Amino acid sequence: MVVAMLFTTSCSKNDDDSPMPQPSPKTEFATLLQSLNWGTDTCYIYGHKTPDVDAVASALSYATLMRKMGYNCKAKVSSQMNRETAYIAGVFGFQLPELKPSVQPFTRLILTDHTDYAQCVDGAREAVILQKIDHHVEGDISDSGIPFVRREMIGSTNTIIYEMFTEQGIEIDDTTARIMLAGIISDTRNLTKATTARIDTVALLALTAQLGISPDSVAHLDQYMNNAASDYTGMTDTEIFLSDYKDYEIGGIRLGFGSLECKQADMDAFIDRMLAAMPQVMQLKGLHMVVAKIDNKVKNTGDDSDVHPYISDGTYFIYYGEGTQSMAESIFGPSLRTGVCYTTDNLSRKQIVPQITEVLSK
Ligand SMILES: [Mn+2]
Repeated sequence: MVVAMLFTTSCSKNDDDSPMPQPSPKTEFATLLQSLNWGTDTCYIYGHKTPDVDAVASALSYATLMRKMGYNCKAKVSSQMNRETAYIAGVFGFQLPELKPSVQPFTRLILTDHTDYAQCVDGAREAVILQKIDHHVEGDISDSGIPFVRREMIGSTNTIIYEMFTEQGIEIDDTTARIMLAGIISDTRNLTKATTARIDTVALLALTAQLGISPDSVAHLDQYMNNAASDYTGMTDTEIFLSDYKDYEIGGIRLGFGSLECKQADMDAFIDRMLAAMPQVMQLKGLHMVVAKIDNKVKNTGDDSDVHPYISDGTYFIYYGEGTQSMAESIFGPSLRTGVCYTTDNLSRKQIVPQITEVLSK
């Protein structure tokens, strides 16, 4: 194979043991990479802060793609990883990135799975962002200022990276296949989320075929990963609120947005606890507005109830801070009670953020 021939010795500075080939412009993308101002030090690849599986996995898999193409890149995380990530890394046996919460000015960065400075590693504004690979609506890190941006509104950032491996004709080693598969399963909840695209299915099937993992095993894996993601045992209410959380800055307003889930029977009490924790989150994170969406989980009575014991049925939206009530109500209609709205739709944070942006920029 041509790919194997690329694995020759390297003279680039390299803080990893794996062999790194010389850059070789065989494709338009490879030529573009060669034109980037890489500097002399390692380029760090980061997913968003409070990283989820897709954020961590996309930084790792993209670092592998860049290294295989001859560039000295290394995945890092800017804050602590969640329980789902620790769980799947244990099951799949891959190494997680090191924590590096800030970067020096002029550090070369590649961003995956985010597009907002508020979610970036500290120091990103003074760094040099070479690339952005993402599946969110463009945020305040505008695409136009970055030499290479690939944005596709699909289920997982790892699917985009799968496409790039394929387009470049670069072999996906089994470890990287597991890492990408973890990201795709998590972000699409095994292809069930509304954001799932055809190409996510294609990528998931190709990776599971390569690894010899059956659809049943994927379904069970997804269930265990989801359980780990929503395992709130031993956490304080503030920690629960921050377990899947993102910061935004929209028109000068600093907004914190949590993503939670709760069984229907426990919902009222859970909402009370989260509402009580939100003032502390606001203070801790220096916010103007704190919101969260809570998936309402009801018992699944269908054939697949062994694999999916609960299904999402509607979304609660809770809010705290000046101006949040009118913002929430203009999106979701009148509040059920103070601080709480509800919609029968199953909405992701990705779908709600553009609506908030629209309301706040009026
Ligand atoms: Mn993602």
